This record gives sequence, structure tokens and C-alpha cells, in this order.
Amino acid sequence: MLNVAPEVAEALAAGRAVVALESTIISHGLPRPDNVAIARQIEAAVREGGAVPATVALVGGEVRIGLDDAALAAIATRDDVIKCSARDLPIAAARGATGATTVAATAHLAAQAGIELFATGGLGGVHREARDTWDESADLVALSRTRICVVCAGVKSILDIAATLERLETLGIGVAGYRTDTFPAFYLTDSGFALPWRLESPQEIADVLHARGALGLDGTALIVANPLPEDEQLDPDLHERVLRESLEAAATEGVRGRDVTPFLLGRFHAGTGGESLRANVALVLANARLAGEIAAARQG
Ligand code: PSU
Ligand code: MN
Repeated sequence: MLNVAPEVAEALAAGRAVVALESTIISHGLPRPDNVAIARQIEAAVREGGAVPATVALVGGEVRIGLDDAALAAIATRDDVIKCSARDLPIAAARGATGATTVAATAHLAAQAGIELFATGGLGGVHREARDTWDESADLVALSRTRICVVCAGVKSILDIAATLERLETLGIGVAGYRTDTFPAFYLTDSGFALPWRLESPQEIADVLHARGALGLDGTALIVANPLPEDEQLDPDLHERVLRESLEAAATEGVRGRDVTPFLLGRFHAGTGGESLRANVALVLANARLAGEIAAARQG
């Protein structure tokens, strides 16, 4: 059921470095019309790191690992693109639907295709109102049972980060900071929460992935948390203000389920005068590049 783009298929067959990229960030996480160009910039960052990019999506019911221009345009611009978590894939595929894949869905499909590295912006996690809503991203459970290494800027700052870190521990998902001792907070450099491990180089991370396989622990994800440099983060006061307003708006408007995250990200992009978008693009490009470097070190 996997349609692997020729360049990606050749790289995989030859044992060359490949990095998977998700598509929900394109369809639901970044505003139009910039999202198309940004998607290609993310792929270019993977290449700079030394790997072949493979953006994942569902197009007309077919899983694509690597998107041509027509497929990317469909994901980025069509109004009927479904946000697909792993559980949505079989239904959307059987219906012939077009869908963007979340971290959960992308990690699963990448692993199916034999891709070990994956880059995104920020993972889903436990929402701040989870005590009442039970809203916890399916990303966490998916990562607990998928052979993948995901490079991200932590989890989205709209979430309950402390609770998310506890859940990652419970689920047995490895978490390490890239040249940092504290977990980043997506738009913000530092969440203030300490990390159990710090890794210093792509080669060191590649060695961890090798050990993970040798120990039979490669059925579970490793998260590499790569913070935005402090001078590129969103202004923390602006972040705090827009976050409070956005959470109130979500509650007032009764936003639920898979609409919550796109709603909050959209409020940020509208409420920060483009600053959250700038930070979002900067962090995802840095993650794509680092994932490319890790993938290359893994092959070398
Ligand atoms: N990171 C971003 N922008 C995004 C997302 C991540 O920088 O839009 C998406 C990912 O696809 C992630 C999803 O899997 O948000 C989480 O959604 P939810 O909280 O509904 O599980
Ligand atoms: Mn949710």
C-alpha cells in the first residue's frame, strides 16, 4: 500500500540516509500560501544535512512516501484534506481520501517504509485541560510502539509539558536533549524541565540508535529535543499573553478533538504578528537539518 517516490526508493535500496517529514504541519499547522514554499525548504534542510527527504501523506487514498509537486499542492491547498492520525489511515485510505499525516501516522508509515529518522516541529502531548478533557495526543502512544527517532523542538508549548514528560517516561519513550540539559518548549528555548540525557553530536545519536537495536529496544521511539537558539525564540511575554487568550477562545468556542491543536496554532500565527510563524519555520528547518545529519551518521 506504500507508494515510495523513486528518489526515496533508490536511497533506501542503496542504504543511503533518508528522513521522513510529516504533512499535518503543512496542511493544518502553517498558514497558506506560504506553506508550499516552507514545505520545500524543510526538504532542502534535510538535504543540507546529508539525507534524502520523504514527506509523507495520503493522496487519493494512496500512501505517498515522498511527494511530487502535484501531491504537495493538494496537501497544502485543498480544503478537504483530513488531519490523519494513525487510527484514521485505514478509513481514509479505503475511502480514497486525501489526508495529511500527524506525527503518529507519519512515524508509523515511515517505519513501515524502513525509514528510521523523522523530523517535525513540536510533538503532540498532554493538553493543559487534560484532567477534564482527557485530551492527550495519539502521538505519544504511537511513539511508544514505533521504531523511529524523531527530532523535534520538544512538545508544543500549548501543552502541559510536565505531564507530557511523565507520560513519555511511563510509555518508555527515550528523551534526550541535543546540546541541552532542559526540554525545549517549541516556540520557546527552554521549558525549565530537566532532561535525563544530553547528546552532543549526530554521531553520538547514531550510536544510541545502534545500541537501541542491539538491545532489542527499537520497537520504541527515541526523541531528540533540539531547542531554538535563545535569540530566535518567541518573546516569552508575548507567548504567555497569546497562549492565555487562545486557550480561553478554544474553551469559549467549544473546540474539541483533532481541531484543538490547529485552532491554537492558528491563533498564535494570527496573534503574534507573524512571530510564531517565524519561530515555527526556524525550528522545523533546524530539526530537519539535524535529522539529516543523524541519518547520514547512521549510514556512515
Ligand atoms: N508540529 C508543528 N505543527 C503541527 C504539528 C506539529 O510544528 O501542526 C502537528 C503534528 O502533526 C502533530 C499534531 O502530530 O500537530 C498533534 O495534534 P494532536 O494534538 O491533535 O494530536
Ligand atoms: Mn487531541
